[in-house]
Amino acid sequence: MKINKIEHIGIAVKNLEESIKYYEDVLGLKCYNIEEVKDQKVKTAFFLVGETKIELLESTDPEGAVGKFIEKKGEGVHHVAFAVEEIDSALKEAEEKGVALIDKTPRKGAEGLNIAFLHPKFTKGVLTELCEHS
Ligand code: CMX
Repeated sequence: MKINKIEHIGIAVKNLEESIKYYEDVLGLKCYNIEEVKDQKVKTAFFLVGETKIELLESTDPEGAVGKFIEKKGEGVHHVAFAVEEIDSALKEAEEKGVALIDKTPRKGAEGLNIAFLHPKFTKGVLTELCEHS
């Protein structure tokens, strides 16, 4: 597959508002978008750092992926998202090479991207997202 850059780093937080304050007041970044992704049971906040984004993720449901993650591991880095040129062929390649796909076909994520996750048990412990600009 052809990865162009790290599109974003997803960070699980307990409280979006408090966390935004840290990124803005201490790190001097500016939150440029807040968006709820209902099917993922999260509210997200975005910051741009060079070409890469930081995506803060607050759970809206304890049974969602981020809710369960925070319950087990607490706040912290939740996933790394890579921008790929052709997401369908990237997924096919990953599967052929033995990686379990969470999403067999891409779906719409925050900011209108086509996204798909690879299972962390097959990616050396890091939940990995592939994304493609539509
Ligand atoms: N990074 C690394 N490992 C993770 C993980 C993460 N983010 N989330 C879960 N795991 C591990 C758990 O620690 C657990 O490991 P052990 O079996 O060793 O304890 C294992 O995966 C299973 O975890 P679980 O708590 O039982 O949860 P599920 O199996 O129900 O779900 C996963 C795990 C990865 C399949 C699920 O979180 C998922 O589908 N994630 C993709 C979607 C997502 O994360 N959406 C939120 C962000 C959306 C967005 O950015 O818009």
